Amino acid sequence: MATIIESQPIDRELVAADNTRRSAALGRDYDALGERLARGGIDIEAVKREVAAFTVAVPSWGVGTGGTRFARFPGWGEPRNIHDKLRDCAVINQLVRCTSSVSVHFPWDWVDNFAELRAEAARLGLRFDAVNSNTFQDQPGAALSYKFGSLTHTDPAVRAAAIEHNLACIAAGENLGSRALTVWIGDGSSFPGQQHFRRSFERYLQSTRAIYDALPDGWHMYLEHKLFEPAFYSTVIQDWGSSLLAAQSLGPKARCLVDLGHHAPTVNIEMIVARLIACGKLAGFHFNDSKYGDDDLDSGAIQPYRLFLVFNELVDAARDRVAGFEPAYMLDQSHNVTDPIESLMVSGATVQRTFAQALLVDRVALDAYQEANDALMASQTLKAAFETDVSPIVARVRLEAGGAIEPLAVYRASKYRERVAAVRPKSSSLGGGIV
Ligand code: LRH
Ligand code: MN
Repeated sequence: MATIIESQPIDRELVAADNTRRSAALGRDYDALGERLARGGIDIEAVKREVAAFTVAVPSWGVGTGGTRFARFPGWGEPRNIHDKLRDCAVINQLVRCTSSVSVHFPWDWVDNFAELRAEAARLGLRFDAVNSNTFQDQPGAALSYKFGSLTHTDPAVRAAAIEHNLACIAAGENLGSRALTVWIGDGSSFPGQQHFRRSFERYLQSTRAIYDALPDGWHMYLEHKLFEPAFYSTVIQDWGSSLLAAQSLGPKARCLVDLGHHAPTVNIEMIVARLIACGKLAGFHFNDSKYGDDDLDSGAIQPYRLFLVFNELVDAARDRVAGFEPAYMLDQSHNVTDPIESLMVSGATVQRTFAQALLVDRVALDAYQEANDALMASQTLKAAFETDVSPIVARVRLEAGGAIEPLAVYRASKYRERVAAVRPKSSSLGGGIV
């Protein structure tokens, strides 16, 4: 029974009419897939139930048009503030039905009354996921600068300011019903010799300790590592190793968040995921895709098999009931040349779809091939799941949850972008930068 949501930006009749046109064909495709999976001993209804429970958070900063350091080419109907952003997030969730939570970023999404914002989101069928602090930009009129770092700055006053900001993010998050703080800092160096590696890491541990000790009950702190940028010689939390060392030294509430774009192109991310799972320190993900650097491209757009191999590790860990395994799933993308709503709908559905494919892996067979060192059959077992077209399952899940069988088609037919462009003045900020 679809949940009744007070205000849905897209006309429900339009969604229903388009679904009616497509549901017979979907029914045939679903039954054919069900028959095929049953031949392999898989119950499609059981898979559908797990897929229906899957959600991935949308980044509030992702519904605006992103840019690079060279330029940003604003699109039509750019969201002006968190209220517009929530409305756009509600469109995404109304049609794909697996993105019911929003991850906000402070101070970009700061408001005077967070309880009110929480109620506004609830009216749109949304809740808040992890909150993100920002000590990688200076705020207008700030007395101190993060130019040479924040939580690891050599100046204790700058570190104190950065800690203060994170504590304010936690307080705001509490009012939003969030239960996690994501800390990504760009601290590092761009010249050999510029920064002392051991002292800067020690300062990171001292500063994050102060934030950790302020975490409310039931909260977690997600440490996000990144290979480079904005620092181009060294980054204090440069890889999963530094992040894990810090999370282990801080305590059980600290875990390591994996942003897929924060690794060198050849790094085996799915193995990093397996390591973090094994030590109960996997916080979750910022899903996106990349070919070169932190490109923040749409999830699965460049390396869909890599995304599948990550989900293969996640489904395997869930099957083995690994202790402390409760990853948070979020998208973290920058949409420079597409309508952000379309990219986030497609990316949310792609991540959900990849989860569905990973559920189809014959793990009993895989275990046996691994034990028998039958490399080819082990690889084929994964490929068989990856090459299964599960779109009837994810479409059926959307339909049964009150969404659209074909979200993109309905969104374009709704003329939502044109409608908001009529009321939202054209954005004038052409400056560089991802948000
Ligand atoms: C850093 C990052 C981090 C966010 C920012 C918007 O590259 O991935 O997660 O704070 O993007
Ligand atoms: Mn990220």
